[in-house]
Order: sequence, then structure tokens, then C-alpha cells
Amino acid sequence: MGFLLSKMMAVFGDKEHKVVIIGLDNAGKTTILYQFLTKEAVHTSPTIGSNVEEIIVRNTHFLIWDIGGQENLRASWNSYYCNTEIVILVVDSTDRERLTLNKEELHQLLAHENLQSAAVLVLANKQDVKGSMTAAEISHCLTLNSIKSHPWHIQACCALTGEGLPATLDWMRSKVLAN
Ligand SMILES: Nc1nc2c(ncn2[C@@H]2O[C@H](COP(=O)(O)OP(=O)(O)OP(=O)(O)O)[C@@H](O)[C@H]2O)c(=O)[nH]1
Ligand SMILES: [Mg+2]
Repeated sequence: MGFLLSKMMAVFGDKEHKVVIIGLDNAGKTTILYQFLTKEAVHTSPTIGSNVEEIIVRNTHFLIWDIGGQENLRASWNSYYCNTEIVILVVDSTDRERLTLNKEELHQLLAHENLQSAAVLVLANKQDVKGSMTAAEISHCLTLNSIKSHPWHIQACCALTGEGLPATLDWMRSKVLAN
């Protein structure tokens, strides 16, 4: 009965699903958050602390936290992890030099005790830039295929135009409704 009730609440939109967006500085996290919300590219400046917005996708409510990615802020990412159902790692697909750093951050988050039941979504952002890495290249470098502990998905996108982001929201919705 309890299970049925919580399922119905999720379907009818009463439950709020927590999502955390992390990634290195300049990856495009804030641009993505506001593209989700307004379907437009907004002007951003580096995030100090976090932004939070509620986004409703066909009756499914997400509470989405966008956290600053500058080096001195990364240690605080884990203070946002409690009760997170989906963690989004945004990768700047033009930033080949810091891909190893992204890999380290990814494997740290996979090991975090508060994210053991979270699903992981990697966004290969800035696909509009010529010469950017493809989602397949990023997937290979981050060794996504080796992840067995968490459901994961990678999506190519462009936060300026919104390309790839509706598919992202569909995936997020299907994940939380399946739980
Ligand atoms: N060409 C291109 N630029 C993008 C894209 N997404 C974001 N940007 C630009 O990248 C810069 C950084 O974007 P932000 O959204 O502020 O990055 P952030 O990840 O929130 O950065 P921090 O808050 O410092 O962690 C801005 O100049 C954006 O306009 C994209 O898909 N393509
Ligand atoms: Mg930001």
C-alpha cells in the first residue's frame, strides 16, 4: 500500500526529486540549469556557492542544485549529496586537458556513501564548438563502461541552444519514475 501510494505521488507530481549538478568551473552547469528552466541561454558568471531551481517535467518535480566548480569549492560538493537521486556531471567537451581531472571527480562521487543509490548522468556540453570531443570519446576517457555500481548515461548537448537537453530531462524522469 505504502509503495503504491508513493508511486502514485510520484506519478501525480507530489514528490520532489533532488538532482545535483557538478563539474569543473566553466563547464556550463549554470547555463544548463537556466536552459532547463527558461529554454534560453542566460548570461552567467562563475557560481560562488550554488543556485537551486524547481523544474517540472510532465508532472514530475525536480529540485535541481547547481554548484560552483572552482577548485576551492569542489570540496563542498559532497555537502549537497544527501538524498540526491540523480547526479549530473557536466563536462566541457573542448577541455581535453582537464578530462583526467573529470575522471577523478567522477570516481570520487561514485564512491561517496550518500550517492550509492543515485543515477549518474554525464553531459558532454559545448558540442557546438568545432573540434570538441564527442560523447563516445569522453565516455571512453572516463571509463564509463566500467561503472557497474550505478545506473549511468551520457548525453551530448549544447547549453547555448538547448540541443540534447530535452532528452536529458526525459532520461531523468524515466529514472526517478522507475524507482
Ligand atoms: N560555446 C558554448 N559555450 C557554452 C556552452 N555552455 C556554456 N557555455 C559558456 O561557458 C561559460 C561558462 O558557463 P557557466 O554555465 O557559467 O559554467 P559553470 O559550469 O556554471 O561554471 P562555474 O559556476 O564557475 O562552476 C559561459 O561563457 C557560457 O556561456 C555551450 O554549450 N557552448
Ligand atoms: Mg555556475
